[in-house]
Amino acid sequence: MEKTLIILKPSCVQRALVGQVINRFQRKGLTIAGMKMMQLDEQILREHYAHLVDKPFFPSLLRSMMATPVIVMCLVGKEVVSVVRAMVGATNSRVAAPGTIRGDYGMSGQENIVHASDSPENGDIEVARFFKPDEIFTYQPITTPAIYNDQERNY
Ligand code: IDP
Ligand code: MG
Repeated sequence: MEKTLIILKPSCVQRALVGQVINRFQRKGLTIAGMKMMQLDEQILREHYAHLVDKPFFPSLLRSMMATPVIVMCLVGKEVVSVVRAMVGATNSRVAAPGTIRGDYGMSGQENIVHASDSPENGDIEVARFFKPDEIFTYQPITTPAIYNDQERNY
């Protein structure tokens, strides 16, 4: 089953947008397989943002991501990684399309409300980075037949 890791960043927590962002994922028909609040530290962020550690903005990104606790979520659904990336929008909130989470709620390239995995492979890696196996739940929501047809639901 395809998984994606969502982080509701300190910009989301500080601005009291947690409920609105979760509501968007739920009304889309995605399933919450795991969710918790945690304080990120430099060690996990250096791993999670390994592709950015040499960028000049990395110290600022670190401070930003540790400013408050965050909410981490594992969402599942058919092609959930690409579906969620489209819902999240471009990295820079100022250029993210209206209707996307970043486009609707943000004005910053850094303070952009939400993280979402960028490939199914990274979805698995990132969920394993932030969750223990017993924190991820497998269940079939009763709404499934209204969300997917018979073929689609075998994801
Ligand atoms: P993504 O979050 O859209 O996948 P990445 O390139 O993976 O974008 O960057 C991770 C995070 O690093 C972004 O969400 C943003 O918070 C921050 N970031 C990326 N580029 C910049 C930048 O040029 N200035 C400041 N922060 C940035
Ligand atoms: Mg990224």
